[in-house]
Amino acid sequence: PHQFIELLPFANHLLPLPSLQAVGSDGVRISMESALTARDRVGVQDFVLLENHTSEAAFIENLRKRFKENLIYTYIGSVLVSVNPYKDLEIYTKNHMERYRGVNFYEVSPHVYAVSDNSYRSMRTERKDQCILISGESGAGKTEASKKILQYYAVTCPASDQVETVKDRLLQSNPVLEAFGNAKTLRNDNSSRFGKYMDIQFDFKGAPVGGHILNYLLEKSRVVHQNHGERNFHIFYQLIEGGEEDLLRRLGLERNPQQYQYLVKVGDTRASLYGFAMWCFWVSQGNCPKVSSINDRSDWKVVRKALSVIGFSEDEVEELLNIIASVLHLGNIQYGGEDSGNAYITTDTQIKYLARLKSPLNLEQASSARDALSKAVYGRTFTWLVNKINVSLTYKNASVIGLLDIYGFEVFQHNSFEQFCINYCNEKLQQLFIELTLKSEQDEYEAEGITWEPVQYFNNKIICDLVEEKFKGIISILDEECLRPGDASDITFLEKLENTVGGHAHLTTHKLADGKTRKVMGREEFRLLHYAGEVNYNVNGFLDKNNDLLFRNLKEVMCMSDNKILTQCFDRAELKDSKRPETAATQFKTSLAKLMEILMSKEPSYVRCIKPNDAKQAGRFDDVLIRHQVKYLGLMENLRVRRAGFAYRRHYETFLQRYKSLCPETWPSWQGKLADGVSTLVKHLGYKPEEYKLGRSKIFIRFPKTLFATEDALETRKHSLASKLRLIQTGPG
Ligand code: AD9
Ligand code: MG
Repeated sequence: PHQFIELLPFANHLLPLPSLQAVGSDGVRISMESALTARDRVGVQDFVLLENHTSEAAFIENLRKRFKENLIYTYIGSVLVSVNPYKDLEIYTKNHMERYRGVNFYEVSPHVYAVSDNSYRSMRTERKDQCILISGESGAGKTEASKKILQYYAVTCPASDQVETVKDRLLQSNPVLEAFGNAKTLRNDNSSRFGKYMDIQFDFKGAPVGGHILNYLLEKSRVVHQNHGERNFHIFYQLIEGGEEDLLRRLGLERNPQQYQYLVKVGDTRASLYGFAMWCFWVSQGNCPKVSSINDRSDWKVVRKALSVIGFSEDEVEELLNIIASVLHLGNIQYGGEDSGNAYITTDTQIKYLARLKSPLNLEQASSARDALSKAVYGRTFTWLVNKINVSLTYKNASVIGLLDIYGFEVFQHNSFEQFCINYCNEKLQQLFIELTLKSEQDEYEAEGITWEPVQYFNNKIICDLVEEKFKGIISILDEECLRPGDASDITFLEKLENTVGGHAHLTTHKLADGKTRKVMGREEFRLLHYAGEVNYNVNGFLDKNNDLLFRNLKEVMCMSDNKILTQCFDRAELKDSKRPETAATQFKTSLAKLMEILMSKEPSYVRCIKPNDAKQAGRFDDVLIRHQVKYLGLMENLRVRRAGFAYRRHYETFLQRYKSLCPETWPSWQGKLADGVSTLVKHLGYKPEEYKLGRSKIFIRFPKTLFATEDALETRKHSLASKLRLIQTGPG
């Protein structure tokens, strides 16, 4: 009857005592014999309890055992490690939610609901804002985890009518933002192409009353170009596949993604022989408008409904979709070359505004002006969308739980400016994790007056500095080249990198490679040795993407548009402002710095997501891939830190309450100071001085086995009491 079995942490030790406790996945305590045999099968639920805790092999074996039993969650202390099952597990039902509500972390099997509940209770009882940081590489399950957390709050928190609306809007913001901000990549069929930090606000009764979303750097370049086997943002396909006949007619769209250059992108649409050959190649390969795991038509219905729930009027939806359609039309504009070298529009589309382009451009300039416009229109519309959702959620000054779900570390065959930004962001998050996990541990020992041995770990600050340091960081060098008039190009940027940071241990280029480096490097590449591994970045397009400029007259035309959303996106004030806008990388750097501040001001919880294989398949546990993630997520170091000090800590009160029955002096209650009570109790239990330390408000226990033995004693006592009771009830003989 028990689908799988979890051993309670205290119970999960080697002494095969019949008094140990165990709990099935359905929350029912079960006999210890079956639980002990099960332990070999399902591993330990907290890595801290691993016998051989320094062995990476043992760590991975434990993950594997649990994964095979569909136990995708395991703790390292209070950090949740999650392995993407790539299949629907029956562990997110309302029943499951109820089981985790108000229950202590260690009394139930590990779950993302336990983390959610723990943060919620800390926020309520300690009145401290919380945040849950979800990290892991692309496709590891971050977005799914963040959705589960949000659902947990929506279902389990107290509610009123007004709150129902907020809850609905919070939940419905997901399908909308995913439609416009997610896309199929080679790593993930539903990859987040923007970073998202969401505050959920709770009133004094603990009901969700509002929210606020911050978005980070949308990968706009995807609008005009995708790598082979990838797609544009979901919304384009949803609209084409699912949009009603009438709607498509109004928008001038055909129900065929192949009609649109931006959806079957051929690189550049110049009608050169090379271009044509490429086009044949892509088309024959199919640039995957259809994905088996995605149903664009039904997703369209979900998105349409979500837009109404959030409070979009029919007119607004129409204007929004008009923009989406215009981007597709814009992409279909083709240019021809005049004898003078200037470009003219060969396609007769309804979009005339590009014809108003006054300055004469050559073919390439015209194409890139068109693409820049598409990117700007889409990017700004996305920001408008986020703002619109924020307005509908109303922001109140209340207690907050923040959820961070940002694009994961990614490495492709071809990595560009976008991957550079995404991976830089992951460096920053890793640094935060290092600082906060080590720091909080250290802080606790300090606050409690306990001495401990610090653990060595790789501090990736050196890589963050390499990217973001003023004057000599990569972003500074890139900005300098972007501002430099004259012959600045992607290649001069690369040369400048070589000259400025060439000697850096984490950066290599073709020129600097010493021959010993294994991977072949292109002449236009630089390689960063990230905390998560090596990535080669091709500098092609770095300057343009960083400049992110749009011709002034295109902006003017946008300001004059009839479309109300567009006029909000393109403000006239911007035209008057003669100051050069900040570059994309610098804006991103600034927004990340702000994000770090926000996160630092809150109490963090962590969900570390692991991707089990690259094939997006259920049941496949790829050792090499997983070992790599365990390594770069710093999980072994995390575990060592957790073990180096004290495996367990309990507030005096909690400890005394649980075990006081084991000592005649503390039973039934202790009258003096709590610390003295605990001291009396542990001496009676025979704790040796090296096994524990008494802090200011907590007892710290070094080895799990000490606590296990105490748990056993408690269980034995309960058993003997129970049998005595039976004896009394049935009478002797
Ligand atoms: V990215 O950095 O945005 O590219 P994520 O967000 O880490 O990435 P995501 O949550 O989108 O990955 O998960 C990828 C896919 O794995 C999902 O679309 C699901 O099909 C699958 N997945 C992830 N987590 C779970 C889960 N807990 N249960 C079932 C899951 N399937
Ligand atoms: Mg995601």
